[in-house]
Formats: sequence, structure tokens, C-alpha cells
Amino acid sequence: MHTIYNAEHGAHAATHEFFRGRLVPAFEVPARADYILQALQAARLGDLRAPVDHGRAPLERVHAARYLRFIEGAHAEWRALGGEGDAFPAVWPVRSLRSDVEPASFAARMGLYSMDSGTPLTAGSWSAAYAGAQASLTALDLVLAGQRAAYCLTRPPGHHAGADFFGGYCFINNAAVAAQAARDAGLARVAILDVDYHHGNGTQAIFYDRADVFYASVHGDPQTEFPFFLGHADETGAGAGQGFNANFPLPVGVANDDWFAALEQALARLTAFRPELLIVSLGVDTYGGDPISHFKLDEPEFRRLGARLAAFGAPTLFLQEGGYATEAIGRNVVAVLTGFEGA
Ligand code: SP5
Ligand code: ZN
Repeated sequence: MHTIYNAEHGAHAATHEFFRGRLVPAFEVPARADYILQALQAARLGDLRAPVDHGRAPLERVHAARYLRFIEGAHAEWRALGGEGDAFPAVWPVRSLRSDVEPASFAARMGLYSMDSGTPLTAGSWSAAYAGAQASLTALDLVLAGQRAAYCLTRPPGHHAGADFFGGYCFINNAAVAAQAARDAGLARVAILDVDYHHGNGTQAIFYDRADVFYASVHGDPQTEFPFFLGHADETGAGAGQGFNANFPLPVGVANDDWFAALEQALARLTAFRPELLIVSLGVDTYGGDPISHFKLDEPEFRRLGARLAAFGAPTLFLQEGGYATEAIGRNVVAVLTGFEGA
């Protein structure tokens, strides 16, 4: 399996993030991708290739143009106002406040276009995220050209980013961009399976009223886990998309057998959908040693996940999402990919 590697990822390098009222060392750091890269090379899984620039148009198929322009210029605006270091939002248009008017104030626009204060917007966030979206599109090209699977090694991740907001360490929704590009390339039905510890609220929301992209997710119960405000089992789609969204929230500390049972239920829904492409939002923050998550998968389970996804039988695009145990992230990702290859 070939890897498309976003070598620009290191441009997005936050030192700290907000957590419980103070700045703590950032979890979503460049070392994550560096460790994965090392492990991939040691495993000799396939070629490492560079992204091809597909331009801005495929991003604008999923994200509001004004949102992308905001992200592109936000850090420069922050600096011009005297902001130091990374930019953080501080005010949000919650219920009863208007989000249809774009305010002139930078602080207000930071809130309009974000969902949390845990996502530092850095000087290099745009260039890293833009290159990551291009890497996703390039990996998709490999699969569309007949490769059985491809892996996109990128950060920042994407699945929390909505059509017009960043958050959860995400700025551009790579899975959504790739799914839409696959539709635009002529595929009729695209499945997105999200196995990150966190529910991919952005991906779900982008396709919630559509029957052509099925979103299925196995994740920590939003009653207690980020992103808190989406990811419940009763979210089944809306309008034409009714029946094309499936969530499998699981309690903190869930047994691995129960995690795999939920995965089977998700895959059963996707099998009935008969997708022409499977996009896997591959977070490995389900690992037992993850510092911010509470499932218990380990290397054998990641290998089993890869083998199970191979048995699903669709052309498969793996996109890197979360995973914060930096010393283990490489072996966990390689376990999924070699499990897939060996099956
Ligand atoms: C893509 C992805 O996995 N995003 C996850 C975003 C989670 N943001 C909330 C992080 C809360 C940090 N908790 C720190 C616990 C320290 N013991
Ligand atoms: Zn996650």
C-alpha cells in the first residue's frame, strides 16, 4: 500500500492548548506524524509519495469559501492585532445569537468559525491543512486509478471540522473533501467509516442530509467524551439522508470485544449500502495508552481491525485522524495497514 505523505504537516506546530482553564502542552504535535513515518519506513509497506496540488476548488465543494479565506489569513490578522503565539477563540454565537452576519471584529470571527478553545490556530495551520487536503485527494487518485488501498499520512486531522468551523484539532475535513471528490469523479456511493475515539461531528454534519455518502462511526459516548454535542445513536440522518448516518457510541473503558461488536454493526450498515469506495477516518486514539482517550485497543486489535477492513472488500482510502500516544502511534497505524495487507 502506498502512502501519500504531507511533508508540510510540521508547519502546524502548537506548543500549548487550553484545557481546564490553563495552557497545557499540546497533544496534536508534529512528532505524531514523524513517528508514523519512521514506522512505515521500517515496515517497508510501500512507496512514499508527495501530494499533487488539486487547487482550492475541491475544498470549496465541502467548506464555505469565506471560512477557507478566514483560516488562510487568521494568524496574520491575529498578529496584526498584537496577538502573540497561537490564536485562540474566546466568544461564540451560541443559541439566540446570530451566526448569519460575519462580524468585522477578528475575535468575533474566530468564534464564528470555531467550535472549541482547544484548537490552537498557528502561523502554519493553513499551509499544513491545505497540503493535507491535497494529500487526501492524491491518495484518492491512487484508489480511483485501481489501487486496492492507499494511506494518507497527514496532520492536522480533519473529522471535527465542519463546513464553516474548525475545532477538535481540525481545520479542513479531509475525509469529506475526499468523499466529495470521489462523488465528483463519478462514484455513486461513498462510505465513510470513522474509527477514531472521537465522533467525527464535522463529517457527519457535512453529509447528514445526503443519501450518497454514508457516515458510520464507533466512538466514545458524547455524554462524557469530546465533541459532546453530536454522536448519539439517535442521529440517523435527515431528509434525503435519513437512514444514511449510523452512530455507535460506547462507554469509557469498553471491552475490546464490545468495540469489535459495534464495528460489525457499523460494517453491516455499510455493506447494505454497497459503497464503491470506503474511506476510513483512521484515528488510533482508541489505543489503551492514549493520553486523552479511554478505550483499550492495542497492536493485535489494530491488526485485526485492518484485516476486517480488508475483508469488507471495497477499494479503501485510509486517512490519518487522531492518536496521541506518540511513541506508540507508529506501530499502531502500521498494525492496521499491515493487517489490511496481510488479509
Ligand atoms: C482528531 C481528534 O482526535 N481530536 C480530538 C480533540 C479532543 N479535544 C479535547 C481534548 C481534551 C484534552 N484532555 C486532556 C486530558 C489530560 N489528562
Ligand atoms: Zn480522536
